[in-house]
Amino acid sequence: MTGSHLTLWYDRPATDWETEALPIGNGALGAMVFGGIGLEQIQFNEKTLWTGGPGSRQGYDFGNWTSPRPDAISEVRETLDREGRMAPEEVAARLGQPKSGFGAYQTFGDLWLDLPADTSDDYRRELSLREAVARVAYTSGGVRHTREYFAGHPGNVIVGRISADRPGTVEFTLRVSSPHDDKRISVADGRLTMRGALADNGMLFEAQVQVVVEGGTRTDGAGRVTVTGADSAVLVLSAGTGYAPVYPAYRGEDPHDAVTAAVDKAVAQGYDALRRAHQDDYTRLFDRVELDLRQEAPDVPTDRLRAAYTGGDSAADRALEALYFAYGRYLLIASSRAGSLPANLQGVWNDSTAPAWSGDYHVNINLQMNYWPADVTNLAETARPYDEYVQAMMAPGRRTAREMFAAEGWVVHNETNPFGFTGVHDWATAFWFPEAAAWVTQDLYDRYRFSGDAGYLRETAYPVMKGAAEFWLDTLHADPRDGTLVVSPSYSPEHGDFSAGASMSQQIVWDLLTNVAEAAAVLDVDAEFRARVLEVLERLDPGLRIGSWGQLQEWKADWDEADDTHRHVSHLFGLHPGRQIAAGSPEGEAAKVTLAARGDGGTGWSKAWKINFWARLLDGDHAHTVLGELLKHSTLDNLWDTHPPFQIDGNFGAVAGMAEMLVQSHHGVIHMLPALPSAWRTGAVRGLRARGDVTVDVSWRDGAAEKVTLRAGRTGEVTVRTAGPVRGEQGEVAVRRSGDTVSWDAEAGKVYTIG
Ligand code: FUC
Repeated sequence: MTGSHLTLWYDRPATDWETEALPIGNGALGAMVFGGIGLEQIQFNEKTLWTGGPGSRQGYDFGNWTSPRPDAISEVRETLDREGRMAPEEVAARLGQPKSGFGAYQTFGDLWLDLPADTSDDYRRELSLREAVARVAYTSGGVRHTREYFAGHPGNVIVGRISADRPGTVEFTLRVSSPHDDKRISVADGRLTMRGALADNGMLFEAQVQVVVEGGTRTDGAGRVTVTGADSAVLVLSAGTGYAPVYPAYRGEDPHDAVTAAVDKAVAQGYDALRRAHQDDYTRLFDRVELDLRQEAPDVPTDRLRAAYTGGDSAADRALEALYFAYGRYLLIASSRAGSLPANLQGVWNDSTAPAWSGDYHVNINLQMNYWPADVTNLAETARPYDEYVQAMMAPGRRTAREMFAAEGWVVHNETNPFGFTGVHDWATAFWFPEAAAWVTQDLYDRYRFSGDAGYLRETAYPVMKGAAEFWLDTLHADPRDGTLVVSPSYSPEHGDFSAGASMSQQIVWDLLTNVAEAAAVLDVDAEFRARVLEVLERLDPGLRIGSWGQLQEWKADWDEADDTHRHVSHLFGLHPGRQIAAGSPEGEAAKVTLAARGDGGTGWSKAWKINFWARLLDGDHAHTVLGELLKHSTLDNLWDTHPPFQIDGNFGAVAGMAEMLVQSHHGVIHMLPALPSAWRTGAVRGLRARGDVTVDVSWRDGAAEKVTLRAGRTGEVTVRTAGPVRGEQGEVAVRRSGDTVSWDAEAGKVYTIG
């Protein structure tokens, strides 16, 4: 079977939000479905509902220093020049400041349905990844009760339908609750409205849920709507806030009119039309890719499928892997659509007023990892919120660059929020990371490399890249020891001491400057700027030292310890997501030594990154081993990644890693099945994307490619690692051979096959 059963299912209601409830979402709105029998809970979110920022009771400074420290950075630099290293606490004491008004992502509230039944037979709760629909079904008193829920991107509503196979038996009372004070709940004509302003920052929030009944009666009560004797009922929810992604105030309109209009419109459309619009919208994205690992899902609930997983050879193990792959793509579609903020540490789902790490945007790995699967798994549209978020960071980031560094360009540090927090705080091991701005622009340049869309490069990617590069042209420091240009102060994320020129810092800057010089050449702009960038690249320490035990050094000095299993392996940035280190090169071999020493453990995202690293090192079996570790030890019953706690980056990073095992193109050459593990003996994948606007289908048997189909999105040279021959629609294509690759001039819209 070919993975048609892409469904998570369970034989009992969820009692725990984090590990059991099932997520639906449309980017802006998210909900977690519990599927209770006597009491249904649907916790919901709207992605912009944040405390903190301008107007916060704590005061808000964007992380910029509240009083000038004109010499602080150069003093740290001088100390590092003299002494080589500084303890993070010492640097934080000089360059940090307490966080104020950073805020946190908030739960919006919960819908509750009080239902008559409290016993049931044949219970089933499921999430269909093909439909993006959550369902609950059970039999009680001889009646089969069903509920289904989806979050439609068209119309921006969450919709539920409660039905039964005997007319007149649908009964419930709907209530809404929220932990936020300063709110009012009102009811009129079957519509519950919850409206208020967050106590911390005055941000307005409003949710409306309309109950529509077929047959029976609907009665408004105090803070509740009761349905009795109905054939079925539909719930339509929308929610919004007073947030706007605009510096410096970050406030827009009162959400009331938009929420009212969304609910009114959806109610007028009716359930069937909403369901169809949702299905069309979702299928257009989800169905672009299909992974066949010869999986066979045994007839057991997903929690048992996961518990039984060994990472071995069984078709059931393949079923979990294929499901996990599809789920990652589902989660990205559900948590990142145009018109809202990007997926945060928990995507769009959060049931708390104080989530771990504020449910924020960490940019020393996590936000970037969320978007690794976007292009390669053919979901480029889901990255729009990321692109817009990065663009929106420029204005506050320029001020931080100017005030803290007296530099041009823009900067952001270790983590940020929806209110342009581009400065620092004082948690010693995680406050300083000005390289983040450069890193977040990498994804935009890569998106151009995938699509080949020069308009996107010119309008969207290049301006943010150029701004990030200007910052480094002004900020790099000549190392007195050898004259190379280094980042100083520099800190390899959350590990070790401060120094000058840690490998990751250098690799990120190398990557940015390489990309921006390429982009300026493609666009034929900024000749002088480009010349300056190339000059600086010449003098830049590339951050690629091989150390005493054969490892790729994490720092400029050889401080690495062979028994250190720290979760960050930041110094392999150049291997992935960068492209500075190639498999098989001396640095690639050193990366292997480093990675073997760091081990296969770590937090969820750490394992996910390691899958990508091993795939880039062309070691499919090792990549698969780490995928197995992730599924066994960092995956919850609802298949969410756990750090712990739940953190969605691991879901996304692992999906990207699985794609990297099947197709790579970062060096400009399309490489099919570069890291195929022996456990994936025979299979097929359809619809992955390679750089150069090529869509790839490949099937394989006994570990070898059987048939490759490449669809060219645009006219231009395509290079593939293969012996060929390559066939076009008119027969064999004339190719240019070089080493183990062939190149030809592909035509837009044409299909080419190999094998
Ligand atoms: C980074 C990681 C932590 C955690 C946090 C949200 O700082 O080092 O492990 O994932 O982000």
